[in-house]
Amino acid sequence: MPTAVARPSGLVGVATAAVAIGVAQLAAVPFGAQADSRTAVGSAVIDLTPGPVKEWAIQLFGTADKLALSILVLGVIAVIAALTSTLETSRVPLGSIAIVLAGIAGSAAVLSRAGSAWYDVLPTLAGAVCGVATLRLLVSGRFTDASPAADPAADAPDRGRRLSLITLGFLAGGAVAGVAGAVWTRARTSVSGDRTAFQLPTPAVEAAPIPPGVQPKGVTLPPFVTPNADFYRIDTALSVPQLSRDAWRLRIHGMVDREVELDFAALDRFEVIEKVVTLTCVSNPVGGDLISNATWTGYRVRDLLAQAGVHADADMVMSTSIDGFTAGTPTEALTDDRDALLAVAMNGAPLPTEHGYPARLVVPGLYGYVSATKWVVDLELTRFDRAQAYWTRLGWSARGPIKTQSRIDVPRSGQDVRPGPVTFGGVAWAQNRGVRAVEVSIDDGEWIPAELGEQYSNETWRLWSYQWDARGEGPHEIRVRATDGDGVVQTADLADVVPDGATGWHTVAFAVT
Ligand SMILES: Nc1nc2c(c(=O)[nH]1)N[C@H]1C(S)=C(S)[C@@H](COP(=O)(O)O)O[C@H]1N2
Ligand SMILES: [Mo]
Repeated sequence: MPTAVARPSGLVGVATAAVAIGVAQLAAVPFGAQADSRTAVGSAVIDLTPGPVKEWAIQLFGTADKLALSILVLGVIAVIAALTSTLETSRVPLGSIAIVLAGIAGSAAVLSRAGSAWYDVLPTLAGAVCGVATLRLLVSGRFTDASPAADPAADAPDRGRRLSLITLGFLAGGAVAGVAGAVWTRARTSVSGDRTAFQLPTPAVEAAPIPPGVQPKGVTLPPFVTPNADFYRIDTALSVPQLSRDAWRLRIHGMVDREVELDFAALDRFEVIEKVVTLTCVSNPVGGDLISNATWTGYRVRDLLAQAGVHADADMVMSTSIDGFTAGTPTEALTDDRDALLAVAMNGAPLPTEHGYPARLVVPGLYGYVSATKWVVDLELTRFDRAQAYWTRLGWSARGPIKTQSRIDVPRSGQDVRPGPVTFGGVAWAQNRGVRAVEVSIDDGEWIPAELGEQYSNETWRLWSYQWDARGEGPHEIRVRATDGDGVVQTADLADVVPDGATGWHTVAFAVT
């Protein structure tokens, strides 16, 4: 008489998914990062997510947005796997069908990535096959039926426990294979050795030395130059592209007299320059920290473009990264005397991989989404009325000049301040126009000029401080506004980060106690 097999538990589905993903990850090792379907699915999710939802994720998770997405994707897979596996029966194998569909979706995601080939789907398909096999095995009743091999004295609860243990075994095996595969792929494709071996070119035009006066005294503010490890990071790359100097090529084409392709060695014939430039993200909310400042070393984009001969009516340069991200920059911003850079070094070190190794664009005065392409491999001369870049397609403005903004770093929101003299401070920026003045207002009082750190250049932020005699126990509020180099006062109008950057005065509530 056949044993009545109970419906499989959700745990069986989770174990099955773990095996499928684990096998896929491990099998992807010899193929390379582009065959990793877990990353491909995550990247596809990023690309298919509507602009406002992406924006919400950046606001909520900031630089941890990619970790949050990875956890979300694995969580969703686990829930689907748990639900569908409980519906797996021998007549209607819903769980198996779900795995096959997931395998097809994973393969499609792999094929949609820049630089993948048809055979890169093989690890994903192998994972799906192993997943189906695992599910069929776990629901076959082999571990719950009383068999001659099993202890005839064993009762049903014992057999149930045996199935749970075996299921947990598959779950653990899948997890170990998955982590091993991911770590191994990373080690195999890593360019960290290539990066440390890079002998930086010596600048022919050095950046002006940074005077100590840029940093206000008596208050702990962010350092004028942001250390590489603390530099904000925003991009759509779920796994950081690993592009060696040897593999790197920069193609310049489109509306040009002659197409040019540069390899890394070809950069040697261009003059090396060094500049201090503050990068800012359009997604930075009022008071936010998606802004940092670094010394960049590299080559003038103008010199590179001159090799190709830019047509007069090409008003946009569409730059593309190795992973398919695009930015549309006014040609003028790349050819005028602001000296936009193809940067290869950041604060005296090769670009960190997360910041674009081996080469990226740095354009003073423009938000990153329209200018700062990391891992850049392609510059196409085109026109704003013909082409749209990544974020513009999602509803952001085609052009992204940086707006005048200021931020209070001290006091922090909710901070307690003792009565008596105290120094507050923060940063202000209006790249390309410079910051002429910063004013603060306490408890809606009159605007009082803050002390300014020395101005380094129009292309960098400016630090400020303000000495206050704290008195009046209880809650207080401080507000800040900047005036740019043209004499224009930062607007009080509140604007959202979409479509072209937030505005409004940063206000911080604190208390004197
Ligand atoms: N390849 C690539 N480059 C990119 C992006 C991206 O998603 N992919 N994001 C841009 C955005 S929106 C910003 S604000 C800057 C951030 O540069 P950082 O991460 O070095 O601070 O990079 C720009 N360059
Ligand atoms: Mo950005």
